[in-house]
Amino acid sequence: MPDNANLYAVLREAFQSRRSAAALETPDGGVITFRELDDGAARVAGALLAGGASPGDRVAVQVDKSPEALLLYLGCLRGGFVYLPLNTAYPERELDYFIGDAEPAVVVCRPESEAMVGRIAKARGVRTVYTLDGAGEGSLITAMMTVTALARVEPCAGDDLAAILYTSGTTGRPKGAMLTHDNLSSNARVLHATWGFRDGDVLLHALPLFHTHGLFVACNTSLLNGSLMLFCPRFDVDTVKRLLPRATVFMGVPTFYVRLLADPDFGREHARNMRLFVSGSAPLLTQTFEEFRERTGHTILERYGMTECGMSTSNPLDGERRAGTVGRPLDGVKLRVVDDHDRPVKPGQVGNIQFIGPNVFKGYWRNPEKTAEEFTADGFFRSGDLGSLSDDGYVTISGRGKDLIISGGYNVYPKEVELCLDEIEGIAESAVIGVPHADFGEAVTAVVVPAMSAAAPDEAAVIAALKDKLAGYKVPKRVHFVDELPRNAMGKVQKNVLRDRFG
Ligand code: MCA
Ligand code: AMP
Repeated sequence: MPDNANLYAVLREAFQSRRSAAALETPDGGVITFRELDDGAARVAGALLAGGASPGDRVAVQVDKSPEALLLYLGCLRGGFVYLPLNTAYPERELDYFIGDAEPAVVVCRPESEAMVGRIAKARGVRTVYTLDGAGEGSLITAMMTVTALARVEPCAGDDLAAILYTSGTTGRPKGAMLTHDNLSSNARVLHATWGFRDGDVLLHALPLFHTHGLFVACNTSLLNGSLMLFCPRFDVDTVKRLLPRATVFMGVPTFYVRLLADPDFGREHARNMRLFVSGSAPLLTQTFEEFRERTGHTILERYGMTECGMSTSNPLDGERRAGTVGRPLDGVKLRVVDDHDRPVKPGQVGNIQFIGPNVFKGYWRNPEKTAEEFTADGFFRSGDLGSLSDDGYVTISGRGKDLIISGGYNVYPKEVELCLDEIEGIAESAVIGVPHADFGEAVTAVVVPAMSAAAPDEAAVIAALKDKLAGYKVPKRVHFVDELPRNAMGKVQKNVLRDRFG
């Protein structure tokens, strides 16, 4: 094990002996070796230093997926900067909040966003804005050619921050989850072992790079294995079908599996070299699990995680992968199900899921109050998920204590959408719910009470107004108008009533 706890040092030690092997291959056949990956990370770190970032500074990144985007992540780690990935769907309003809150020294954005990000950067004291496009071109790449590459891997303590990932909350205000080098490397190691990564594995990577699943779960395990990733810019059924016969491991959100099954041509032949299909980020329907097994002969392995903690549970590689469950706690993770007074409930009973382990984050960025609220007196993290434990230790997630919709693997907090709806002229109040959706699992749906005083906008106008303010996946697919919202005796909106009516 390296003395330096920097995650990059851990990954580099693992792939060091394979420097001339291919690390990444794009669908058009472009290849990057581990040597090129290592040199590229050194150059990115040099460019970020030249841009005015010092170790410990945040580097915010909103770019399309490409091998260079992965270099950017690795370069941040290598230089000891704190990586802050942002979904490319976030519009100006959301971006301004993240940059204002995290105060990054450097921002890397798509070339087409340069003017907008430049305005935010100027107002928020960002030192340098670099650009990077999906083809791997931009001012970051130009800078990488001319700067001095950082030869060392910046020494880090295990407790130093490696990344901040924003996650929304029930108050509607996103919070930055602070993840340390030890959080990420311990999770990568345990997943690598649990899922039996081995020589010759090839991971087909079709997830976005800006969230835990695609960035940490997929990339870190594969880099730790020193093996090849077939690196797709996005999920697309035809590309996955074309590349899958060369892969042994695939990771996806349930929507990926639903879309593959919706193609009648997809089947055993495509999965002939596969050894492992992993699903997570949202509940996998038993129907999808069974249909996939029938069609391909493979049993999807479902696991459970959160931005704040990486992965916490997994179904086994060997042994029963039980439909509708997320398996057992990973090695080193202690999970319990408790009542509202933090007292453990009996096996089979539903309660609040809490866990503790090396994967659990350091806290919310500059938000000690919120951090304290989310931990119990004895140090367990309150996940906000509801579930039960079987006698033999399998966890079933049965609901969420938090008001959250998961659409195609992306989280949408209704409060955030409701706040934007209520700002629209002609809307008195609103409630946002998730309703079952064949493709996305849940679809964001708005229920709106028009204001008496102003002319009410129609559904299309509401959706258009929201598209300026929110990432596309958060924008309701439907808007329903009602005279009043159903409320209980406490005055709280009864979302279950709305779900029954509009689902
Ligand atoms: C795109 N759109 C969506 C979604 N994605 N609407 C609802 N839910 C979505 N997930 C909308 C766009 O706003 C756009 O709307 C239209 O669909 C087409 O956009 P496009 O980008 O072309 O869509 P797509 O390529 O079909 O994307 C669907 C997708 C994608 C492939 C399922 O959403 C995806 O890659 N999801 C994976 C998310 C993920 O990685 N989650 C992991 C989070 P319009 O036409 O109106 O503009 S990590 C996590 O949850 C934890 C830690 C864990 O356990 O892993
Ligand atoms: P995020 O905020 O993106 O970290 O999303 C984390 C949430 O996704 C968890 O708290 C769960 O509610 C949900 N989640 C992740 N994996 C699963 C799964 N396999 N089954 C059900 N829910 C899941």
